[in-house]
Amino acid sequence: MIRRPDRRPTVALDLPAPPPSASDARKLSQVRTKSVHFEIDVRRLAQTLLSRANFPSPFPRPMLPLLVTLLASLFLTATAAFPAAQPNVIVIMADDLGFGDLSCYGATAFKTPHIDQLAAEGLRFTSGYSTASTCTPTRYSFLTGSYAFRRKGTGIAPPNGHLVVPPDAFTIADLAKTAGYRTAVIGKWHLGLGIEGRGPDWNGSIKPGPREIGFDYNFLLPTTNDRVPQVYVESDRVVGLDPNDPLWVGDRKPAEDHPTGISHRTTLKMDWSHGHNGTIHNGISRIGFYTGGEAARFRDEDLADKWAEKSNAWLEANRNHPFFLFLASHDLHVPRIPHERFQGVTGLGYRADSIVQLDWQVGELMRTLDRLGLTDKTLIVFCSDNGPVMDDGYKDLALEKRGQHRAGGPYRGGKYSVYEGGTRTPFITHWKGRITPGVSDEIVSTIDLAASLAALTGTPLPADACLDSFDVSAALLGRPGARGREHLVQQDNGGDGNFGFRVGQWKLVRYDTKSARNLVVEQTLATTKVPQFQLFDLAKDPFETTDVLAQHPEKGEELRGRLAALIAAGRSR
Ligand SMILES: [Ca+2]
Repeated sequence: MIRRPDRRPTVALDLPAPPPSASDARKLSQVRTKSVHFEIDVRRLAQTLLSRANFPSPFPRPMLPLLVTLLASLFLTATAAFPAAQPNVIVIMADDLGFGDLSCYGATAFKTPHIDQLAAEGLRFTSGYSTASTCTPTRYSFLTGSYAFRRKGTGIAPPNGHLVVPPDAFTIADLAKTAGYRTAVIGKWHLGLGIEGRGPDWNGSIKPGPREIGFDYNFLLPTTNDRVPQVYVESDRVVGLDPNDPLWVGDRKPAEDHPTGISHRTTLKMDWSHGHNGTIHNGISRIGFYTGGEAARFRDEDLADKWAEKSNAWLEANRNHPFFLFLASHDLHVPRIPHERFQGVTGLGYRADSIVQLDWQVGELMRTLDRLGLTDKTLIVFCSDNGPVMDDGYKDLALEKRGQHRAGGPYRGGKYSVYEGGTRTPFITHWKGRITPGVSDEIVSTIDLAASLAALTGTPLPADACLDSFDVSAALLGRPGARGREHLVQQDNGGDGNFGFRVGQWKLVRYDTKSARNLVVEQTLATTKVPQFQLFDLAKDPFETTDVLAQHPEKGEELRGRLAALIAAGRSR
């Protein structure tokens, strides 16, 4: 069933305290609408009172302006008692940022002052999660509000991959549009483009893409930067493409003498360690091959500046409308090539330098919001798409130069794993004047942002959409007594039957493959043999070192059964 949002106008009022639940929000939204109509009635009444010379009034005519003022004051007081907050929303999603990668989360080897400020003025979550431990499935789940494991083909998207979000899916962007927001995605996409079986038409109109699933505007790195091609896509076109130099993208070498990371390895400015040895651009070889489009190609060093430029421009242009911005930084995914001004700033290599660049980008965004007077009207959610990895295909010395820095903080495993470090990541909410600063231990996930935005805006979710998204808006805003999720499924790239299932302090780890990738972040990327099922008590053992399945067989059985039922049910909302 195709469900496109109605573009009904939205009344954006700047009023305090968001509602605690979706149903309450809807009711309050109705109240708000009535209040606005009441405001119009008051004004009409006032005009009538003042214009009718022979109006029979119990008050002397000189008192009428005072009466009108009093009525207006009463109206404003009454309206303020019915909270109907519709904040602008910006989701900043970092890439491969681990729980321990920010100074506000315990990093000491370098500082992230802007993100720290965000945390100090907002809410810092200790149990904030990405939904998966790789890029594409987390982004899919964030947009659709449904677990990626429920849909085949949602693993890491290849260079010519088609759009993995079905165009008829109801997305968080559709939701925002339904609520009257203007919507944009700027940054890394990596959800594929174009129709199934064909993929993107790089030299023509690239559809379907973000505009077909709810975004008014997009400026994208279409895949991820260790994959080809290095071009931007704005709306449905490659930016700056010369039609006389068409772009070709493929998974096979186009000619015998095509330079690659293998044939021209000694010329590379950053060597590869595994894979990533196809076409060379900017001195770096990538996954996949491409030719042409020379005028359209970007420099890796300039990505963060481009995201800042485009997001600032879009915010400026939409400053007077409710807006929803998905700002997807490429930092700190490989190849980690920060701008020259950030290269070497930490002494820990380009991985940490890229975190400082990410921090700069957050600072730029905050400065823009302050300049536009939008900071107290905007809910910012800062999160990551998955946990950390050191050597992810390039010899950038992330491992050798890390010193004592632990990217996963106190947690085990990283990107590609379903141990805590794979998905428990930095998660910060910020809304000046509306969120009381603090730290929250409530469980929240990127998949919950859809249902939570629905609640915040008083917009009903279709019953058959966002199948695993829960309204945790009260927890995101730190309201007293608010609860997050009761349970959470963690997945890897998907398709292999590997899951983490957290229920409160208990965590079931299920590896149908009986092997876990990136179990130890601080070593060369490897797979480790593990039992199919393990049980951990996160309250006593947050590092997941001691399997207590033998001591608590009934708890293990309970969680295995619940996980299996949740998967079989096709939905958890
Ligand atoms: Ca990622």
